[in-house]
Amino acid sequence: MEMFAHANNSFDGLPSKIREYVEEKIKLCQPSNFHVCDGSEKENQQLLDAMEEAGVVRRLMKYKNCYIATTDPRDVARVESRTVICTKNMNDIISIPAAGFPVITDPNIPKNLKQTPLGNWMDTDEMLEILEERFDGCMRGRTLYVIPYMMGPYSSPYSKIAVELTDSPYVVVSMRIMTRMSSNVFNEMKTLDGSDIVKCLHSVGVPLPTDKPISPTWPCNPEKTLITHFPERNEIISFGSNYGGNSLCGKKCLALRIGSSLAKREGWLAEHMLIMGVTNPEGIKKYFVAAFPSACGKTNLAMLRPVGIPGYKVECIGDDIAWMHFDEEGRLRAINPEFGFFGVAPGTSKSTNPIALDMVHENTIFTNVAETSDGEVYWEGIGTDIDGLHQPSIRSWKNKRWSVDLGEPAAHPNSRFCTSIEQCSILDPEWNSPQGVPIDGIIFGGRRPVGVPLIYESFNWQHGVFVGASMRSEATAAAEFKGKQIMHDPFAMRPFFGYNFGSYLSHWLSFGKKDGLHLPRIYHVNWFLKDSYTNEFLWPGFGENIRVIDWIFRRLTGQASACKTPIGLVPDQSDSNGIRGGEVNPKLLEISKDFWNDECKAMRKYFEANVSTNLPDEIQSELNNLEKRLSLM
Ligand code: OXD
Ligand code: MN
Repeated sequence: MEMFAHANNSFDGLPSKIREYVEEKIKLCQPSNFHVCDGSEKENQQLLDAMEEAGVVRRLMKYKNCYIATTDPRDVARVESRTVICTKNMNDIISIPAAGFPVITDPNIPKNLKQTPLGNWMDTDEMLEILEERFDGCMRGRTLYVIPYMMGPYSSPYSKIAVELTDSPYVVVSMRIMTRMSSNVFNEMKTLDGSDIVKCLHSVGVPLPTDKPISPTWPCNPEKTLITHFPERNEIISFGSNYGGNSLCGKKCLALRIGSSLAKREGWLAEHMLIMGVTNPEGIKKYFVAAFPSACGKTNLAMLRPVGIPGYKVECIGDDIAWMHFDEEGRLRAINPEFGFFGVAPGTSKSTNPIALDMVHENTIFTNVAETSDGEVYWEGIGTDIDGLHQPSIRSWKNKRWSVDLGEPAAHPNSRFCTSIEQCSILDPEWNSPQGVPIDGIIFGGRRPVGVPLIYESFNWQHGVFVGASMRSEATAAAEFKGKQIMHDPFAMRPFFGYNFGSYLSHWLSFGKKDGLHLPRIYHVNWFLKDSYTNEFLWPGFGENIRVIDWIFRRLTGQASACKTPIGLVPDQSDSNGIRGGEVNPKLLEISKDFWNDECKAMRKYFEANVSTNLPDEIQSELNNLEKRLSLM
């Protein structure tokens, strides 16, 4: 499938270190052509037109420049079991689980790949040998695209420069939305040492012609998929999947996995966190970061429209990833390394996230959503009345005529919109600031139907790190897990750690021991408590979450009191400084001794099973102290 009629296949203008890399990979992958991307509008439109003609995307008639792609049903989410960090030394990346490593029975997963619940590891040389085989001739009949891109604002000292080689035009047009992609980046590269450029290689893994029963519009190779990272070489190599989290290497692979490893080495933090600016009714502004596991509402919180307390304003800087550095004055500052949103579509509606819904009606690439016969998008929870008078027919993500009676969703639960950040109407004025924004509070959260209160504040930095370490949440469709089991997801980073979780905790703790830092306070929220009898959510969530942010805000300005519980500080309901703006069901702030004793047991078991001797003493003693406080309750 030749996409590019006027390919720029000259090496001129490529910095020599990138030229060598590109030449080496062309030799290995044997594409029929190559194209060096410049990130221009013209190039983008040519690619979209060619993809439309080939049936890879369909134009959505109701909107301006919006397209829909539907995937092979086997390639719909991140594949954590095949995502690997490769180094020389295993302990740099994972701890040996108490129960030992599972035996790999799938012949397509390398047998020496070590899987753990906190990430997978394999020896660099062994993995490179396997990848060499997979990439040998893998781009035959396809064009190799060279994508120069930057993670973080241009001219920020905190940004990173990268190049991705891919044989997927879907990846090119998506990377143009999600990152700062431009040929100017090649000029920036000239000033860098070659080893400072992150090199990414991606292939859908289906050379042409193929006799495999493969979708021509979504080629992928699920059996052979491997998403690999080489922090010691600043390299990412991704094979077999075209799905965003696996193929858009700037996002999870670079900004989180390679990013966290760089952050450890260079003394900063790369986190799975949204960044939001909040202005209170008195006009005081504070910035927050918040970590929730995938598909738990980070995008909705980042674009919150306040309900319940007049006068608040929320502005968005990012919805998924924060890179944070302490500045010379000791303040933690955050930049968003991304340039777009790759948000979960289902559940996005006028009432849950009007900003996102408005934003996606132009220049958006949708993946695996459904389409109405009117040329509009459709997904579960979009809020349109499909039983109303006008009933357009709906084409599901599986490209079949859909009705509720089929008993399966019209849009895949992990379907996405991919939209530039510049289209967000509540963008913070500082969203592109090279220095980032000063962070006053860090918020952790998860989907916990029972036991975890709506909000609590940690006692201090070390306790806050323990709160992050002990996060758990219901599984969602963002990865390959089935059902709603409660999974440990420390710092919402479980699928994204680039190095050993024990050292990651020590890194976080180290900031608590440095003099002169203004450490943000750390909170934990849970919007998802349910009534055990009715199974209804106890908290309205969405816009009303401002009432919880308001409490945090007033804690930081010394205006709200709190009462001490064994797990942390919770709003004092009996005085007027409790959660403002309406009634709060007392069940939302209850702390049950039995629940938390069980939670401690689960944490102890998890740490013993998965972190063992790499667990910092401080975290162990925080757990002991929590148990002690509970025993006195
Ligand atoms: C995402 C994820 O796509 O976390 O952001 O899976
Ligand atoms: Mn995410």
